[in-house]
Amino acid sequence: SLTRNELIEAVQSQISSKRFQHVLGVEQAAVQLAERYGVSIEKASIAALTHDYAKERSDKEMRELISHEKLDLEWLDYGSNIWHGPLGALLVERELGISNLDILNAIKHHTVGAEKMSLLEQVIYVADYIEPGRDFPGVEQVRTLAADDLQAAVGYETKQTLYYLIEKNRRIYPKTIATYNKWVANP
Ligand code: DGI
Ligand code: FE
Ligand code: FE
Ligand code: FE
Repeated sequence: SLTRNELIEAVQSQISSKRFQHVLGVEQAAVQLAERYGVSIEKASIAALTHDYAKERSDKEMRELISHEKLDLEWLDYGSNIWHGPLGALLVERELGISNLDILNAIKHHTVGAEKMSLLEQVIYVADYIEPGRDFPGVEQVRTLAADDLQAAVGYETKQTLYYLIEKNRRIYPKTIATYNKWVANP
């Protein structure tokens, strides 16, 4: 498998230096959360470094992958924001040889979450939101929650994301609602 330096070079070749700085921030936040919640630091580091691997692939290439690979055709109603997680997991497996399912699911679910998320998936979902370079409304509350209640941080982040999408009249991907129903809403 790839060394950390080889992984970094592979990721750096795919994204702008600004996004790469974000990726390093996510790694820093993810390692901190992994230490706090007893998650493998190595897995947290690999998942963080690769989570946005597909973020800057062209729309054309992404659309071709979606149709040729018999992937979820509903994705075509959304944009790269929704595709780059699941397509990233596929490309990271193929191009970087990463096969660990927990890591691949963490990449797949990092944007919209999922009803069931392992601790590693929660760590990456939250680290992507709270990394030091982020300045969203509510990010401080998520940072504070993440220090002692990871599940509460997942819920708060999901709620903030929905507020943001609704405020901007953006289309809500159904899995985002499913994540909200599981992690935020009362039965
Ligand atoms: O890739 P990043 O910028 O680091 O962050 P991300 O993958 O968590 O989110 C990318 C964008 O996706 C962010 O602006 C919020 C947006 N997003 C999240 N859920 C949904 C969504 N956009 C739409 N249209 N619908 C969603 O359900
Ligand atoms: Fe992302
Ligand atoms: Fe995110
Ligand atoms: Fe990201």
